[in-house]
Amino acid sequence: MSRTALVTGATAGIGEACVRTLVASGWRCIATGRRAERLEKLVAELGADKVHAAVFDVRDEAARDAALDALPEAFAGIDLLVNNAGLALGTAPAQDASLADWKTMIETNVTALVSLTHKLLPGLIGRKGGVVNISSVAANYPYTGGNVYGGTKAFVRQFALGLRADLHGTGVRVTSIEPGMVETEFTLVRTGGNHEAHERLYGGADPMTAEDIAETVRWVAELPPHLNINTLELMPVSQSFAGFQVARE
Ligand code: NDP
Ligand code: 8X3
Repeated sequence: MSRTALVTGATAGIGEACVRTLVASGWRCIATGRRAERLEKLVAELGADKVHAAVFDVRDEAARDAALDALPEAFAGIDLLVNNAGLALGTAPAQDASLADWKTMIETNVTALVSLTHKLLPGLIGRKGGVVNISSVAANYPYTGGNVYGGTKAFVRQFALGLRADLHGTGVRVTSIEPGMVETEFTLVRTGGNHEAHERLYGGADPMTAEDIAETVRWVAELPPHLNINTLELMPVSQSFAGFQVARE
């Protein structure tokens, strides 16, 4: 029997790759995002019986609920929630950062994720489903300019672990996936469309691809039902750790 996944942020990058990978593996997907034309393209390419486009801003609960209430029968029972939609805005140190950017990151990466998870939990429990949160290495390693973005991703990771504890005995699986550098539109969004910054970061680094992460999500979601991956941190081989900084007189 085909299962149904809801993937937030499926208009680009990791979310779009998750939809393609899950559909190729026999899942039906509800693909969400704000850019309707990109979702419609996915539906046209993969088939309306496999992908349903749900266009909404994850921060807009009324629009989200209207889209979910209008799900076609075949997509109405959700077995897997992939909490992927998210963004970083800016790389400035905290003292120079935009408060509006901080609020946008918190509203998108934290508040909307929590709200959607809360809405879908009863159904996920009923179906012994799963939740995969896309956190980040930024949750685990602070870096300059990562301030609120890293804070939101630490929340996303810890929320997954807290859900695990609360859902004890329900059969629902919860996983936090924490990727390092993945070449997507992430850096263009973070820098307000700076293609040079995108090239500087990913150029020559052989970064992970969105497909690498999507394949990991699929693997986690298709494990035998007695197995739960709690957290999983991934990096490209070219990325590792650096040291502390010391300010001197
Ligand atoms: P992209 O910018 O390529 O994709 C981001 C997706 O999130 C888009 O589909 C976008 O859709 C959606 N999104 C953003 N804001 C909203 C919103 N308000 N409402 C609805 N959808 C929204 O980036 P990635 O694929 O890289 O990012 C996906 C996730 O992976 C994010 O949570 C990110 O933090 C995380 N991540 C990324 C890493 C990387 O190096 N790329 C590493 C670690 C984690 P639309 O704009 O159409 O609404
Ligand atoms: C994205 C990875 O290192 O740019 O979450 O924060 S990083």
